Amino acid sequence: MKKKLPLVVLISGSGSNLQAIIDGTNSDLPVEIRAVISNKTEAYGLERARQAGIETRVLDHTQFDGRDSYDLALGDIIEEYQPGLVILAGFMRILTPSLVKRFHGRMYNIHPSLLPKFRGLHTHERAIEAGETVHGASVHFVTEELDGGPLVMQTKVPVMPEDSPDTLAARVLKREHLIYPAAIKLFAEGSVKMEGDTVYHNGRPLESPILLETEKAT
Ligand code: NHR
Ligand code: GAR
Repeated sequence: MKKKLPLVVLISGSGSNLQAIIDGTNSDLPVEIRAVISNKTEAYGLERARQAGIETRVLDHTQFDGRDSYDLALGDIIEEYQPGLVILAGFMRILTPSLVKRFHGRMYNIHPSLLPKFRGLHTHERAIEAGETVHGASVHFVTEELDGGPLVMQTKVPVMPEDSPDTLAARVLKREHLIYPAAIKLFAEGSVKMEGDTVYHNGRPLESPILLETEKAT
């Protein structure tokens, strides 16, 4: 059997993307989740991790003086587990440049928009307000630039005239659960990597993000 890629997953909330990764490990995703770390004690994702027998850690940012000391402690905890890839899965704290540098080329984020559109928060509301007819989610390597790191994979969904931010978010989230495990799998197999600030796919620079096949939206 091939060696599994060790992961550390960072969460702040519900952890449905974490769940999709956990479910993937029970089928064809060659990873081992060594720890789930939350900045919030009450994050439901911690419960999901416990249910799956995964070690959990809470690092409460309100107990720290500032971002530098928080991120120093966070980096040290992450390193205890020696992950090959660190996964931001609904982690809601902006990370300092020094933390990001520590894990350069080894940290993924999933963001609920078709980047470079709608960086930052409240993406679904902003997409509706902008009159977009197509929206989606992106998996990217994390760099110092917030939601600006090189893209790996995207998925698109239609925006319906009657959508509220919540109904649109739910449609996007379902697709996130497909692209996040798929993008992690490519990294785990060694077919996707980042060197410098360039993403390579099967040895060639990736010019535009891999698009996950769109089936009929549900
Ligand atoms: N850090 C760096 N350096 N680069 C990225 O690309 C990052 C990152 C940290 C998190 C996730 C991101 C998203 O996908 C992410 C990408 C939080 C905020 C934010 O404003 C923005 C973007 C993302 C995550 N957070 C507030 C803060 O002051 C707190 C908001 C809250 O607690 O609700 O950190 O969208
Ligand atoms: C997901 O939609 C994710 O893309 C988004 O938060 C949700 C987390 O859901 N991430 C961000 O907005 C990061 N700032 P989950 O906890 O159920 O995986």
